[in-house]
Amino acid sequence: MTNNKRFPEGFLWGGAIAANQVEGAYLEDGKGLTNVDLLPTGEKRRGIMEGHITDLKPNPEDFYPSHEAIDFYHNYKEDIALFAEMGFKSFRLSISWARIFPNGDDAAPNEAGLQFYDDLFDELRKHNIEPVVTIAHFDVPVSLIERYNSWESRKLVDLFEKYSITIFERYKDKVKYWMTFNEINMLLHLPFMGAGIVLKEGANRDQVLYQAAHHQLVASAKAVKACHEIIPDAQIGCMLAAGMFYPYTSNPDDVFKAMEKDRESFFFIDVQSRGEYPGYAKRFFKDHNLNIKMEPEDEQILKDNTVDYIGFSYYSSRTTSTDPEVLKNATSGNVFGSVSNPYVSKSEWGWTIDPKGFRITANQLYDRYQKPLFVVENGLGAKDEINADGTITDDYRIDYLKKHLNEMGEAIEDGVDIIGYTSWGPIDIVSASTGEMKKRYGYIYVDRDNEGNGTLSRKKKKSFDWYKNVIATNGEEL
Ligand code: BGP
Repeated sequence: MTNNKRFPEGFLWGGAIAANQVEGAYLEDGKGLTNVDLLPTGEKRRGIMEGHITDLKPNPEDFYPSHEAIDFYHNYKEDIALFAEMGFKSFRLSISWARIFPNGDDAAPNEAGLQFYDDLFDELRKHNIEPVVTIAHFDVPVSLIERYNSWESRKLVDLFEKYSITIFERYKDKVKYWMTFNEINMLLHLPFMGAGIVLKEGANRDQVLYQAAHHQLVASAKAVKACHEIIPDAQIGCMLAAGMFYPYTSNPDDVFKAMEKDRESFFFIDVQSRGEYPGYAKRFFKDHNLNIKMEPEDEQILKDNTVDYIGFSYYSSRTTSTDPEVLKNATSGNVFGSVSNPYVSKSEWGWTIDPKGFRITANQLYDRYQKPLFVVENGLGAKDEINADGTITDDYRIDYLKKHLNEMGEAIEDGVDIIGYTSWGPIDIVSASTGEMKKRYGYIYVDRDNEGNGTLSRKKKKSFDWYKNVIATNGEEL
């Protein structure tokens, strides 16, 4: 499929990873244990991600995929060379808080952790690849969970500010694109994975989670303030798991519910981008008798420190209904409570595949925020098979990406200002929702299975050269 020139010169084509899903070396060189290091594979994982955990240390009988992941910690130079071969202009990665402050509030940062990311950024710059850094991609030092229940406590705001200032100061000459919390809206759905929050017996879930959300929103604004002061030429954004909610029918009740479900996620971005709590959130707090404790200075901090761009992930659109029969029979099992949409297909993991929804979602976000957008996650998790001749013919991934990139190009022609696209998992990595390696996203195959067996060797898939050409033609050839 060829297209006329649609992507702007300097469009930041690349790929995205997260520390806990690639690095491994989970306790190496002084790193502290994190919440995501306590997520095993198997049926226990979902409950723990949702905050139902009592023992904050790994169980010797379980397998924890993040402990070794794909050993990016020791392989990053080889992997970055492959990304450079594809022509990456940018590379999104996250810094693990517990590599820098192993216990979250250590008097001094861990120099070995700081040095690792220094070396990583140098390697990217050697290949003229722009680092795009997520300050927190779900990781929280376990020590802060044990002492404060993580973001439920206001204490985390100051500790996160100290962590952010430390990395801004250290990397101010190497990193010009930052974002605060990965998929900040995940807090409401998977609180332990998303923000290290344990839901204790009898806790008022909404009170705990919206109080934690307020702490993260203030912390994000303080990080924006510090970033603008320390790195004046940097851009710092927020990041949400996006995907428009469609109403199942034209019944106004369905339409209203779809709007409410969208607002569940927009709430976070409204505050980070507009600088104040929206009226619908205040009504929600009132209707649910939530008493969100705010400090006197919070309102001004939020208003004065809004983000420069909106980062977002897009995998699927979502659908909702007010009809109990539909809700019961059509659930698609994703964390947002979406129901199946009969007009589109699904991945092997039941995720809706809706390329036009990508164009719709990008337009929806740009209409709402009128700020540059950065697509920092999109891709297809699939069970890649190795052919007898050793090749991997992932035409299904090329098809998914081709259609989504085409719709992203349509959105840009609609006038949506999109500054870059970092496809999720350019190299196979640990799946967040399932902890599996077999849910593969990469242009590069990694020899490792769900049980941690394999040589960790890397191998190009068919999509490697396809994406290399997309970048070389700046999206003209998809
Ligand atoms: C998002 C996360 C990523 C990534 C992605 C794909 O929620 O930001 O960390 O994992 O989902 O999901 P999964 O890995 O479950 O297929």
